Amino acid sequence: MGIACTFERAEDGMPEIVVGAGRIRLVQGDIVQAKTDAIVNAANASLAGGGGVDGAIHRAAGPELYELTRPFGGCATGSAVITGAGRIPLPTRFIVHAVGPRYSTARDAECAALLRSAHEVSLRLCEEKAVESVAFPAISTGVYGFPIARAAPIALQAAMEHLKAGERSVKRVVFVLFTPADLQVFSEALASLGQG
Ligand code: AR6
Repeated sequence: MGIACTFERAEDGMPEIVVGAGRIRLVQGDIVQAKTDAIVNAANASLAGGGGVDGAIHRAAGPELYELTRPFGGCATGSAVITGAGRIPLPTRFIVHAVGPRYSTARDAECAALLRSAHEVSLRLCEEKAVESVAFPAISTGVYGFPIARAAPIALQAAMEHLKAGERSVKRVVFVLFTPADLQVFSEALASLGQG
């Protein structure tokens, strides 16, 4: 796939990839606890909140998060908007509300492109705010039904492409996977991209 990178293991044994001046790492847990400058939410096009990651982030950030998203009036699928983090404690200062596609096998290629662009726009918004570390959940792989083994390399590759360009404020991209099984899928995808 042609992106120069080194596969390593972090001190905690978790797989990590070094791309340019940046790192991509994987952890299992609740994204609200990520302690990164920015946290990405798997939102919907109305930005009106919901279940899954969206519910967890809104609960932690408090009702002011709705006030912060309301002026946008929604967000297109495959895109994202960035707001403050409400009551989520520092160092988290921003929430990126990314809208992934609802998966359908019949529209696989289109869904893949939309998932990729949701990640790309999220990372660009982080650059605009001089964010150094950002945490992503596995966007679209819950309620929206994107098969995680298909989504993982798309998400990881978007992050790798972003970091390899250099001169980036983003230096650390963390994928926070909710279950051990999801972490395993992302670990395998990262390992195979690292060999590419
Ligand atoms: N931290 C990290 N990952 C989580 C957490 C958490 N606290 N909670 C769930 N996940 P989903 P989608 C994982 O459904 O598929 C919402 O209602 C989960 O296991 O949250 O993009 C929105 O409002 C899965 O792997 O997001 C939209 O309407 C991943 O996060 C819709 O769901 C994504 O699952 C978006 O669906």
